[in-house]
Amino acid sequence: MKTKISGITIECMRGDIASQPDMEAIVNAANAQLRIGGGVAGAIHRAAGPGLEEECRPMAPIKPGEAVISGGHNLPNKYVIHCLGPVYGKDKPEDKLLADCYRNALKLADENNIRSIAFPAISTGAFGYPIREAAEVTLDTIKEVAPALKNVKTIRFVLFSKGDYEIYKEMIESIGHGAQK
Ligand code: AR6
Repeated sequence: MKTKISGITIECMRGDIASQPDMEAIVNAANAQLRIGGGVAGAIHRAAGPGLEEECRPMAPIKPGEAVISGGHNLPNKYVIHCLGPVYGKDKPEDKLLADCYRNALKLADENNIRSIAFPAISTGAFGYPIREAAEVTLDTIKEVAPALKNVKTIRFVLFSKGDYEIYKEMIESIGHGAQK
C-alpha cells in the first residue's frame, strides 16, 4: 500500500524491521538504556551485532519521545534511529510523546540527508499502546511534518501482524483520498 503526501511516498508492509535492505535508515522501538531487548529492539540488535550497543552506550539513557542516531553496523542499513516510545497509561501525555518520537526521528533523518526510512509501530508491543490509537497519532504526525522535509522521500511502516498491517493500510488509503499527489 502506497500514497504520497507533499511529494513523499508513504507506504506500509508486513515484515521484519531488521530485514529492510532498501532503506537507508530503520527506526528502533528502543528501551531507555539503548540495550538489546525484546521485540523490535531484540531483532535490530541481533542483526546489527554487539557494535550497536557499544556505539549507543554513551547516548543513554534517553527519555520518552526522544530520538538518537547511530550507524547500522551489520545491518544492511546505513543508520539506525532509536526512539523511546511512551509506556501506555504511564508516560503522559502519551499521544504527544508518541508524536514526538516520529517528529524527532524524521527531523534527525532529514538533517542526516536520509532519503528512505522504515518505522515499526513504536510503543504498540511491550509498551501497550493500542495499535489503532497509535496509528492515528503516527499518521497525523506524518501529515504534519511531511511538508517541511527536504531529504526524506520514502517513509515505510513495517508491521509484524496481519491485523496491524490492515489498520495501517486502511488509514494510509484514507490519507491518499484527501491528499495532494
Ligand atoms: N519487525 C517489525 N515489527 C515488530 C518486530 C519486528 N522484528 N518485532 C515486534 N514487532 P516492541 P515497544 C512489533 O515491544 O512497544 C523492548 O523489549 C510488535 O508486534 O518491540 O515500543 C524494548 O527493549 C509491536 O506491534 O516495542 C523496550 O523495553 C511493535 O513492533 C520495549 O520493548 C512494537 O513492539 C519497547 O516496547
